[in-house]
Amino acid sequence: MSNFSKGFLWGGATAANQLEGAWDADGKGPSTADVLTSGTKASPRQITIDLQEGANYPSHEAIDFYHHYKDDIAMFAEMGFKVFRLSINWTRIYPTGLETAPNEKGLEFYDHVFDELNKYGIEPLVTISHYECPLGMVKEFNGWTNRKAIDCFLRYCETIFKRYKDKVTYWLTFNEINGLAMMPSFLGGGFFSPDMTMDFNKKKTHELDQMRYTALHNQLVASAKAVKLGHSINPNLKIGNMICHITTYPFTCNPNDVIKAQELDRIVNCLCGDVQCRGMYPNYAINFFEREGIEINITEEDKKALKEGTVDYYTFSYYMSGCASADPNTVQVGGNIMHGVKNPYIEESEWGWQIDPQGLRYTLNKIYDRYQLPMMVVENGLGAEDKVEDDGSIHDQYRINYLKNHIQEMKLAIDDGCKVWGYTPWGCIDLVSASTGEMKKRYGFIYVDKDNDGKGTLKRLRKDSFYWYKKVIESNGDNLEMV
Ligand code: BGP
Repeated sequence: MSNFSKGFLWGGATAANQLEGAWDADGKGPSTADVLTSGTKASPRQITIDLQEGANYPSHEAIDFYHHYKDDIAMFAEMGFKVFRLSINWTRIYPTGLETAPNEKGLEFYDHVFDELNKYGIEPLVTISHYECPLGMVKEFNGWTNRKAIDCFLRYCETIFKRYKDKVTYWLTFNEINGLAMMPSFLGGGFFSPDMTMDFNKKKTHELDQMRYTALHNQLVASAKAVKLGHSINPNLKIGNMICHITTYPFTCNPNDVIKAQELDRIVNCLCGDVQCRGMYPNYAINFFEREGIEINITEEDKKALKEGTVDYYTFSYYMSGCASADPNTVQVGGNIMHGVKNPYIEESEWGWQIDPQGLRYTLNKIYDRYQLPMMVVENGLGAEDKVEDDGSIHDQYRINYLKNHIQEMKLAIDDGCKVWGYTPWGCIDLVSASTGEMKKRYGFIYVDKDNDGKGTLKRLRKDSFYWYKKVIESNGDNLEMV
């Protein structure tokens, strides 16, 4: 007997700039993602506002979904996908973000994609902004640090809501909006930081903190206004938020560690969800801003907008958990955005992310207790290197194990009483890594022949996990074994 509801949305997740390529085709303008070079775990990606001869910009071709979408969607359908999470590339629609009229060619591309999905009965789940910002807005007014970004965003939202209101029901405003609560971001926040790298270890300064929380506030207001706008265009639209949930345990039961974990959890994981689900800043956030000397101009109009634009459902990415300790001498580990203290009870991936399936059950319960909103896990997965055998097969049992263990825990969370209505593991087809820009950090059920230097035929191959996931979907989550 399955714990997953009838109609549970099984699928996969992607983002335009990591997938589409065709970065300057058919009138598309450059975004922050298009000026980021590739990097590795050891050497961070570089921001080069003017493109450099000979440098590798992975978003420019990515896996060329722009020209392969029909075949790729056919493979998703073969696995039995009920939902496909993708993002719209803002600069296909508004090339600099500043225009007053949209680019028709860009709009047409997504018409084709949505029609193709519809052909197979796959629901699109659209992220409006996934880790990119039009470069035009960065150059003109330093991106999201300026309130002008809100109007640009709403113009873009109005265009896509009106155009796709009958093709797309499920929307998400900003991918991992709380990324800005963890660190400055050129990619999603669209503003310059002095060292122009994506090095997540860089020192924090008060000036940068001021910038990122200002940008975050502007995005929270923009998100709320977008929710209201979407509902006014079509009341049937379901619009959610998207949080990068870095579940944080106290390193020990020492009350100092417990307090430390609570403080971190509030700012990193809860602040944005609280604003987006409850419609106002929580007291701890206001006090935190005051204590840190961060001035956020929360106008009466902003307060009204936040109240009126609460989300219909809550979604999040879950890859790993971390620990918090009051002791500065504890051993640190890596992660997608945040670094934390190493947990001795769990394993790490090759890229140093701590693998914790039970943490997913804990997290679903924590979120549901807090908001009582329907939830969807819109990213989860293992970034790993794959080996292609001579016969073209790829035996990625490690990926199957990771996903299986997480699905099992999601089942238990549903047993606990959580309302979960969908699951879209990250990078269902191999794509460019957001943090390192690599291709060899693969998440997909579908292998794409391309290496870190951008070379390869782009040929698609089915991994063992492809056949496994097909069985999972067929059995609505009952059969998690490889048969
Ligand atoms: C999330 C992002 C995605 C994605 C994923 C995996 O934080 O929303 O865009 O890339 O992490 O991270 P990475 O690609 O760095 O392995």
